[in-house]
Amino acid sequence: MLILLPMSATTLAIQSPAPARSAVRPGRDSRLDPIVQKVHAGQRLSVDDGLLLYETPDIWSVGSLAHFVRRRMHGDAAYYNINRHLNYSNVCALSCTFCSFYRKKDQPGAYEFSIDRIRAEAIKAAKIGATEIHIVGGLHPWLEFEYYTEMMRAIREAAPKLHIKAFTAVEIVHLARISKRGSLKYEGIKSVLRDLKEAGLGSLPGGGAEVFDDRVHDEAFKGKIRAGTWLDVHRAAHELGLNTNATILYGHIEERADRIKHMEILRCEQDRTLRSWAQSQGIALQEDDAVVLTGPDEMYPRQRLPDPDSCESGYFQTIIPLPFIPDDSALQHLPGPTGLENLRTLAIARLMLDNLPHCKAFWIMHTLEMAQFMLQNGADDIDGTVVWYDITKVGGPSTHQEATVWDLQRAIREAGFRPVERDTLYRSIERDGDAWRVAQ
Ligand code: V47
Repeated sequence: MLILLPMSATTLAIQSPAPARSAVRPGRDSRLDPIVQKVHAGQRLSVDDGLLLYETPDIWSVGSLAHFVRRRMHGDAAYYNINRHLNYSNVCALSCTFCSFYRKKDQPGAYEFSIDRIRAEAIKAAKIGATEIHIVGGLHPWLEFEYYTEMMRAIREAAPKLHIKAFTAVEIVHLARISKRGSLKYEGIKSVLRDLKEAGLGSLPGGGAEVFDDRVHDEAFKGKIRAGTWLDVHRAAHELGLNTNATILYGHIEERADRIKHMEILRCEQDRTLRSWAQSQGIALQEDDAVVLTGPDEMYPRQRLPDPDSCESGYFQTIIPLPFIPDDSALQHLPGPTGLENLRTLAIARLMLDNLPHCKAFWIMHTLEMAQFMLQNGADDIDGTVVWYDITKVGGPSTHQEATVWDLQRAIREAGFRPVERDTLYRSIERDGDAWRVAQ
């Protein structure tokens, strides 16, 4: 409906011609109808569907559809956690063009934490009631493998309840190399993960996936592991019963089609993992080629995912779309993605990755305001309290980037959802001040 408002002659005189209404808010795009039908029926979207979701000017329908899926999976719950990030060293053998975090050994600002410092940080985190410590660093040329296992043991001994989510896939491959187990050999990677798990590692974060494409790899992060090796690390972790997350770092030199390909690769890997777990449990799958979790509840019951307490198999828990933040990187001449592109990419990730249970809007990179809006466009999680974050900085040079529990809950409530504190494995938390336990 078009509403005409009276305007004074002077207002009319100084205004430039009003843009056509369709340029501001486009109408419904009927080309999306078959996609809407598939989503409602719990059917998988194709790569072409993904490309159309990018191409359509009707971003409102894209967001609404992602919201529909997210509500069907999680109802009115929206997750956050009380966590701390710890970046043990920024010294890195690689020089990825998108990264502003790394330093070379003798460069000003290069650092590495002692085990005592890491232990102290873990104790501090546990004291304020954090449930998770998220640890990543650069590929340090001289630290030995024992440093990493000692780090795990020190945290586990000092703060036994704190879940350790640590090391991106490229760090695991680096550890296989320095411990001379054959960095690209599957068994070498798996034995590193086994040692780390035995020392206290609880899960792997989703970082370092960037974009699964060889051209983008060679132009933006040459020297880093390629898609196949990143997936091998996560597969080995899943086989050891460790859950992991997955990211996509977009909005730099990749094309939108590369992002859809990335999502498709992740979806195939999750299918493979869930199918082999289902087979081991004697669970019959309805289809041979897809494990879709986002369909109507009666068709896709929740027991289609391994129980995190059982350690039978791990899986990808959440997709985290990371918008490229250009500041201080070698690609800082690029503008980075816009707010609408961020919204659309998150919504499409929710729709395409039908076999990942969660979709996270990492507020540190999107801002809390935008993450709040993303809750209404496909996200069910905004991550945690964080406090110190070194890898990217939005809105100033400080690494102090903190949201209080009050901030997170307020953002969630205002977006129309019920805040649920979760642990790293998405189990609900019952809390009494700094004391907490996993809800039964
Ligand atoms: O691996 C680096 C990316 C990742 C930039 O698993 C950049 O729960 C944008 O993976 N602009 C680290 N992104 C962050 C990450 C993460 C964050 C929160 C939660 C979880 C989880 C994982 O950030 C890196 C890299 O892919 N990154 N530089 C940049 N300039």
